[in-house]
Amino acid sequence: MAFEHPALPYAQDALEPHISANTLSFHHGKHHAAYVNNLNNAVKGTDLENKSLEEVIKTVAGDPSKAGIFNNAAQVWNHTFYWNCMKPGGGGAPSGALADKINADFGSFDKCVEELKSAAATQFGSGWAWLVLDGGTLKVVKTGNAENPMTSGQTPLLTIDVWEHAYYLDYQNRRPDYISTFFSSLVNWDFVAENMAAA
Ligand code: MN3
Repeated sequence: MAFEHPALPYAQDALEPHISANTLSFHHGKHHAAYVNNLNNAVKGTDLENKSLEEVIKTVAGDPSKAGIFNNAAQVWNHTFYWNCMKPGGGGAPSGALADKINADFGSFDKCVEELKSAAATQFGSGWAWLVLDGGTLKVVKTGNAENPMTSGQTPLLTIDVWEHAYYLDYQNRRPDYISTFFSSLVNWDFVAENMAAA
């Protein structure tokens, strides 16, 4: 069964003016779609074809001969996760168990966001910044290119895509403005809380 390209969880123009329909038409409609297409072509007729996306990622991680499969599989997963990390009218602060856990592990919500912003801003070149659960503790990590913290045994709770294609049409070289807007107006803390509850 082929891997699918999931629809966006909101309309293509729903994140405007922060992320334009134009950006999402390329980012979701072209980039994400291409990763799905490339993955399906790469696993066709192999024993990876019937595994889950997570199983494919964990199976081929670290195998240089399967780097193409890893990169496309992880980018499919990372993007589907990223779309859900945003919502129209997002931003603000979490509440409940997630807020308590952030306060316990970072000292404050502001400190947590500060670490996330710093990781996203300082990832050199293409990659991702993440909030993860690592052995029961919340941590901020960053990864290059398609890398995903799940291959290090960490559970992703939140991500922000800092590949230039995520922001260049709307923010050009101003990655910090995109990151700042992500946290002020887009981030979906309910999704993060669900991921923590399911971990
Ligand atoms: Mn991307």
